[in-house]
Amino acid sequence: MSASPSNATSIPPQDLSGIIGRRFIYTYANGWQYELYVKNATTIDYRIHTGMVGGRWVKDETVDLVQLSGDDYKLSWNEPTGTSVALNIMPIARRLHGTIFFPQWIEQDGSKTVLFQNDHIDQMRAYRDAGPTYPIYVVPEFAVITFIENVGPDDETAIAAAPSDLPAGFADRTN
Ligand code: FER
Repeated sequence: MSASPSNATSIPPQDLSGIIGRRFIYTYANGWQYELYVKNATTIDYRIHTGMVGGRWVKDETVDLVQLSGDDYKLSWNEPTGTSVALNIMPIARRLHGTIFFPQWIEQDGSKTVLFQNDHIDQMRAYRDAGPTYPIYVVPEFAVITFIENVGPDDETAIAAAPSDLPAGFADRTN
């Protein structure tokens, strides 16, 4: 009987210093523009600037973050709305691939999630539990990262306002 591989051989060495503390602004191939702040190894804040649920913003979402290899990181999480997201982020290559798994109720009326989610967690869980959940609306898209800023970790000011309350051109800066 062959042994299962041990964790030591399955899990590559992890160096998250190339992603923790960064702000990313990126545009998906479908035109949706998002902003992500990797607050620490287990937490993100984000704003959605344009797209199906443009205007939505969230602080302190708990995520799984790993380094797959070199300049290739993976973030995975599930929202109180029921939406699941998996992102591959390649900061040096300025490329990202995201797969969003929306429950059916959000495809039918995404505007219910366009708010500062932290103030409405119980409402989001109630919508999630009411459904309909299926069929899941799967959105797999590449994105170009247009802006990267090294804010540093655990900065509560990095994402602290609604997308509509930002200075003009905030999300359109490039570097
Ligand atoms: C992203 C794609 C989707 C992202 C967040 C989401 C922060 C969240 C979607 C939702 O809950 O509606 O790239 O980055």
